[in-house]
Amino acid sequence: MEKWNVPAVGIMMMAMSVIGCNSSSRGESSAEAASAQPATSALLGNFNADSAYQYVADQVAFGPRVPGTDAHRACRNYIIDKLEAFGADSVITQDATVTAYNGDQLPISNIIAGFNLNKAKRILLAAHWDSRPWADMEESMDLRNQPVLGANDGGSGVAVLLEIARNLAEKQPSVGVDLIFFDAEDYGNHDGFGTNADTWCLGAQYWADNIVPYRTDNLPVYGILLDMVGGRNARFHYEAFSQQNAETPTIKVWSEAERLGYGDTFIRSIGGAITDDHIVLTRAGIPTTDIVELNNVETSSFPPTWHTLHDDMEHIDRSTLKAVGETVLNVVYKEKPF
Ligand code: AHN
Ligand code: ZN
Repeated sequence: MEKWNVPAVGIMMMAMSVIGCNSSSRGESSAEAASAQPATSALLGNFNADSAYQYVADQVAFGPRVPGTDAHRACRNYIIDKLEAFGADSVITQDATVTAYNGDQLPISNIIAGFNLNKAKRILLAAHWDSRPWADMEESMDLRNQPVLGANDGGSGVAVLLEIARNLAEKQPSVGVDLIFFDAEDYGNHDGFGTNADTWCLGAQYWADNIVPYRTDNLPVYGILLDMVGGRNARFHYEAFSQQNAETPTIKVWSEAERLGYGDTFIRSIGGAITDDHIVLTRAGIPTTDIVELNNVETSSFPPTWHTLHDDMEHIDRSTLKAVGETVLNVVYKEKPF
């Protein structure tokens, strides 16, 4: 494993424009008619939902992956070990210490895996791997300082990327693919939604200030971010910033989902606008779409377990992992070189 140990220089306070964190419902546009079953012959890759589910369970078994904890260190090593075992062409880490909004010093690691390193045209897939230190969406005040297990919020995106990594190592795509597992997405200030955007996504912000492994002239052509992609009955609407500023991957993902018969899961209307790692990536020059459950049928916002003590395996659904994993994997395998 090559490894970058990048000295800590503190996080740059990105002047991110204010984007509300709560999604707002703009009304459900109905999905396309009755969903067809995915036509097996048209499927590329072999995304195994049981494996993905197991990768969520493996992460959750460490406990909450809050930066600075033993569980966090163990999960960092788990992700690296998996990527190396699958046969990624390179696995590097970007290790640093960043300062959270409350002054906490966070030891962070962004983990980056590359596939098909000799290909000039590359695409980027990303997810955050940390879990939130406070369950501040709990009703009861005395539960709000407990850490979140993050099965969906953290675990699911990582799990889908790992199962994609297994596929990429087994069958090469025509383009290069890089996976970035960002740290410290979820250590942000929940108060005053919209005014604290720069307190979130600290790992991604650190990366944007210290970009590896690219030069400015060989960035991936686009990115796809996965966040909360394992919830039961999840619906993925367009995220507004993605739809505006990362139209190419947005259209590719939602069209491919529809083609595979997942049009009832990937809804082609805007569900809200959120601060997430894709904002940082897009600003860094990689237009990135966010596959995120931001217009839940019950909450009209994030899933009901979001930032609660119920973000656990009970609420993870293999069929959601499969819909997302197959869709992203098919987008990747269809991509043509320059
Ligand atoms: C905020 O809550 C600021 N943004 C949503 C991004 C997020 C948090 N994803 C998971 N946890
Ligand atoms: Zn979160």
